[in-house]
Amino acid sequence: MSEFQALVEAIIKADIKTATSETQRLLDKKVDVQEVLDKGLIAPMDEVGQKFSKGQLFVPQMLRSAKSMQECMNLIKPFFKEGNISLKGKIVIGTVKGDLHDIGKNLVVMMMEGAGFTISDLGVDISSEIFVQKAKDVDADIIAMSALLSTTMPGMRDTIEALKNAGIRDKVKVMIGGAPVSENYAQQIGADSYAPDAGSAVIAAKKILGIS
Ligand code: B1M
Repeated sequence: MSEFQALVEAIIKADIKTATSETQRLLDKKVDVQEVLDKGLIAPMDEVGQKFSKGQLFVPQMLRSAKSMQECMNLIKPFFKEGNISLKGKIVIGTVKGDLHDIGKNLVVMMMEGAGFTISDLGVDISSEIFVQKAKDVDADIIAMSALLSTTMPGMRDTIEALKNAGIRDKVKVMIGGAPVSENYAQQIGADSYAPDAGSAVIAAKKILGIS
């Protein structure tokens, strides 16, 4: 049995107590932190994301798994600062201007964090100017935008225009999602990627950054 099996199962079953005690046990044993992250936390969250995308898991279960993973990430976070483990890329995320819906966006954040991305979560009602400024500040790889209202979707196009005006469109990939958004809309506005759900968002982010 793999050293990470108990942790993997705990994340999938959303058993926070076992997940955190297993993470601590592995850290105490001085198991390589990158391996704890990759094999013990990211791998089961990938599985949870795939099951969610296929409709085999529902929002509450996914939220509980994501919460378990986040608690374990809190134990691992101090090692990030020491530069012991590598993260996958920097993502600035938010819900577009005029839109206050954030449940789906928060799920995307949790899955992205679980996958090892560094996330700057701007929250809700975010203007194109703020997206662009934050992307500059943190040298972002991706701007990820969520919209739940058909009336706020144009904020996504505005942000892409603002990136062009700021001269950094070629440096920052853009991904979009949310119930009224579609692949077709992504193409129309010149976004790099669209994802229909939080599990697919991780796969899409890895794809546009060329990460396996
Ligand atoms: Co509002 N609301 N709401 N609402 N609300 C909807 C979206 C609506 C479809 C309800 C309806 O009429 N049937 C409708 C929008 C219609 C439209 O424009 N197409 C609507 C409306 C009209 C409104 C108000 C205008 C109502 C009013 O005041 N008259 C108002 C607007 C406020 C505003 O934003 N300015 C409003 C307010 C609210 C609440 C504040 C009460 C609350 C939001 C609370 C919150 O988010 N903190 C709310 C809620 C809860 C909903 C419903 C019921 C649920 C949305 C939700 O959280 N779904 C929604 C109806 C519905 O969907 N059944 C509705 C669960 C969530 C997990 O799914 O957000 O789709 P979702 O996220 C998914 C994917 O879309 C995707 O991944 C997620 C997980 O799989 N995804 C991404 C999301 N972002 C992504 C980004 C990505 C990739 C994937 O990459 C960047």
